[in-house]
Amino acid sequence: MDSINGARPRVLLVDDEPAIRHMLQRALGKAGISTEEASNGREALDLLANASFDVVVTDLNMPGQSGLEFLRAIRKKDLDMPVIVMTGNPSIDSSASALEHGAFRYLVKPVLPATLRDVVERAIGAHRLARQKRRGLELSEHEEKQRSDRAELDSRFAAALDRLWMAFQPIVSVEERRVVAYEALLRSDEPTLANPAVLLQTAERLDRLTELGRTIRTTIGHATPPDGVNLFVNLHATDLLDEELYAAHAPLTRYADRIVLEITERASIEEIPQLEERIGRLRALGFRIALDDLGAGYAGLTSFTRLEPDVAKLDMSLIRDIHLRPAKQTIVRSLQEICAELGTVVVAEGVETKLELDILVGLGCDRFQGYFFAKPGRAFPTVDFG
Ligand code: G
Ligand code: MN
Repeated sequence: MDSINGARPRVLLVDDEPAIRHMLQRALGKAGISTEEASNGREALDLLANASFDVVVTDLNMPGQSGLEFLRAIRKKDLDMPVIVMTGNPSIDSSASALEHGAFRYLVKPVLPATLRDVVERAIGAHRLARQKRRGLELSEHEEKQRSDRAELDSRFAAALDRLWMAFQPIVSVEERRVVAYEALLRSDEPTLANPAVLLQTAERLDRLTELGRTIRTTIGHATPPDGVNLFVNLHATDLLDEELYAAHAPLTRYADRIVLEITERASIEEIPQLEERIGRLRALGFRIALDDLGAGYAGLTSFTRLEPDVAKLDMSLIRDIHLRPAKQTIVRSLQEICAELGTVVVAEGVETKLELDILVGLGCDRFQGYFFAKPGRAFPTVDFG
């Protein structure tokens, strides 16, 4: 017979008479049940505290602590443990109290081995059921907690959507000495979701990315950039699956010819069905397409050939300290040449210093975004060209 955890079932035998313990031990041993013995309640409680048992079999009349007191002590700690009570002096009183304290059975001595085996096996079965039921309850408590965690996250996310705004960061042309575009960047005043990456992750976890994308585009739709200045808008892969993006009345469509949709190499655009067809539809509406984070080391150049972007944004990891890094210079020069040949405009992102800028200009770049010119800010930060 197996116990709950697959090991041999273990029974704790408690009787002050060694001969009786021996008889019980033999009876149960024949059924493959292992036993431990204690001669009084105190010893038994010690054993119970240090090892796990499936069933307790106890005498009622023992010197010191009585079987009933022992039973009561067990119940304080363990509501499920089946306790089989035996007595040589049965009485209505003692049987009533035993059952009142949840004794599994009240057996009158002498107890026949076959009877004991039968009752112990039933008790093991009952214990297994009781534990399963309790575990089930704990499990549903866990589910309940998950539900309430999710509800809490849902409401924080809703608050973040309510308090969502867009920051705008200038993209400049050094040659033209002017701001040619702004990139719209996600922000929220909900303090626990103020970090845009965390907000996006949360939307993903809650399966609310589409809703977030729509809110972002609606918010951007309320801000019209100055005349002759374009707007760069980041798309998440999920946004490309949202039919609303392609709708004639959609918030960005009305000035699509001034909007450049950024698609990042980081998002798994390989997983988007009919990617080229979707990009074609966006172009037909007047949008232009930028490949974001080029060089960050995700999809390599495959997204370049699939998207044929109008704009390529060099990831800031390529830009950082480029004046000290000949390898970065070589890569940027090559990318710049490829883009020139394909008619793709290059924007170098994350330019922070004059040293970086000068090298980049020397490599043929003209369009820049970065703290050197302006941090993202409320619509629409200007740049001082001196
Ligand atoms: O992935 P994407 O290129 O859209 O990310 C733009 C992010 O880079 C924004 O969060 C913006 O705040 C940040 N950023 C813009 N310019 C700079 C810069 O010069 N240095 C650094 N470290 N971050 C920048
Ligand atoms: Mn971007």
